[in-house]
Amino acid sequence: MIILITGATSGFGKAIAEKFASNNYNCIITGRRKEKLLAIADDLQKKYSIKVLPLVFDVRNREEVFNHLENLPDEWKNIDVLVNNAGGAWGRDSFENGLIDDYDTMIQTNVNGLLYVSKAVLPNMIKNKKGHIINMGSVAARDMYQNGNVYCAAKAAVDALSKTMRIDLLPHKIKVTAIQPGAADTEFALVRFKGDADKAAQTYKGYEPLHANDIADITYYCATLPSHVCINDLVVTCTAQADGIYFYKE
Ligand code: NDP
Ligand code: 8X3
Repeated sequence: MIILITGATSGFGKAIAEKFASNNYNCIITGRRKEKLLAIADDLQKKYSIKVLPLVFDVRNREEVFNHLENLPDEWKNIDVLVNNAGGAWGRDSFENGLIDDYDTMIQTNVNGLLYVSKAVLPNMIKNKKGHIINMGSVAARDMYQNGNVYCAAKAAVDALSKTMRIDLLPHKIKVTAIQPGAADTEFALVRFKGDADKAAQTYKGYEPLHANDIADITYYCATLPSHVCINDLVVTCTAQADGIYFYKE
């Protein structure tokens, strides 16, 4: 079995790669940080005796995405599971104060990236009449919160795409699952707050957030159900979080 995970240099993507590798999947892992990606590939191959194909590209770059994914070596062409995970938030400011460059980054990474990768991978899934696309959404797609503006909008677009892809791909027997996590202690907050570690740590103070392994376990469960069963949509938060807005912090 082959899984392709975008954004596997940290957080959910890295944990998902490890979970599937430990269950004998061969993994295509992607990201922009080449050294990290190669180190992860090396580690997984040694630990689990599976094959790993690391691909360094920016999901926002349409040409790079198609060049890599349309020219996969034959042994890697038949991808069983695609996890559209690369993404994130850049900035957390009121709409009038936010940076337009951050808005572009959020839309291009979370939405355009998902579109390009999915379009490049789909032809073989369609040919094989099987496949599973798992899109990493967010509670931010459902509960709009103050200063969430463009990140909420980008994840709402992912939500809409997950629903419509599921409908359109029915005749091809391709499953589409949307996972909508709440707060998880990955590099997400560090990226959102542009490397400000104190601000990032503040995000997770007073409660136990989700961990990357929790999402990896859930993703693996979704991907390994019988062929006639599809989890369409899964909202998952830590016990201290009720939705995109309400937390109980101590
Ligand atoms: P991380 O910042 O730890 O991981 C993000 C991953 O995305 C990295 O591997 C990064 O790799 C990759 N990435 C970012 N931009 C690009 C790009 N332009 N091209 C290619 N790869 C890119 O965060 P998470 O693991 O938390 O995030 C994973 C997904 O989960 C995201 O879609 C995020 O929005 C979503 N999410 C996160 C939540 C959280 O609280 N942590 C909650 C809900 C959803 P590199 O930098 O090497 O390119
Ligand atoms: C990440 C979770 O609450 O910061 O998608 O939007 S949140």
